[in-house]
Amino acid sequence: MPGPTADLFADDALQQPGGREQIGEESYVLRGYALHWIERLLPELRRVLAQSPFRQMVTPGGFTMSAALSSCGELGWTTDSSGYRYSRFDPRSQQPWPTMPDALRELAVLAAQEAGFIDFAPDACLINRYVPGAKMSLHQDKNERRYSAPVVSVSLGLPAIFLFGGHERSHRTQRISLFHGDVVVWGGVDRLRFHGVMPIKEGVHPIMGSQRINLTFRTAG
Ligand code: MD3
Ligand code: FE
Repeated sequence: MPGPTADLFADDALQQPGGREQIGEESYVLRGYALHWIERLLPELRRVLAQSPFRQMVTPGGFTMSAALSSCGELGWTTDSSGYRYSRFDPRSQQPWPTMPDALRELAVLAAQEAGFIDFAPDACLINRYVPGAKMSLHQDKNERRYSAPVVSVSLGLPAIFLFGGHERSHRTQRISLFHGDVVVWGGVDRLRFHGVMPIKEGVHPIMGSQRINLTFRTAG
């Protein structure tokens, strides 16, 4: 029998007062935290995506990612045959990325505060779109210049099973279900943990339709 702490971290998150679930030493799920923001958030997201539409990118290894990507903010993340990087320009339009809408930035900053990160100043928001079957393989996020800032993610639409691993690819992974409106904050010692997303199951979300959109806010520059 493993001890009580091992048990809690093995499968489920640790319920905390204030509706936070702790999923790592410095990582929290804020269930439904974005639900009150959806009506402000969706029109802003539509404006961003009209300017920089979703596109499927190719990894340096030559694989086309199943999730389609866009970005807003000063920096956006891109990948092509020459590597992964942040750039000030959308390679599709060769114009700056759309500015980060205030409502999105505010949501990310307040969520980071809920998790104890008081001075979060995101300069990049990556936008991932998953249709059923799309996934994200286990990886680390290492293209940001510093790892001291947290990453804040907002899940919209179809549910996902998030995989949260350790500091080595071979370490066991926790599975965490993420639903429409959930916000997750990762920071500190958890910032470089491997993570991924299982293939999204078929379904239709009443507001978002047959897709999952994930926003991740970072300090990249
Ligand atoms: C945990 N996105 O864009 S949430 C990514 O749901 C990415 O679209 C997934 O992994 C998604 O890179 C997972 C975001 C996430 C981002 C960075 C992390 C989780 C993280 C860094 C460390 C630990
Ligand atoms: Fe990632």
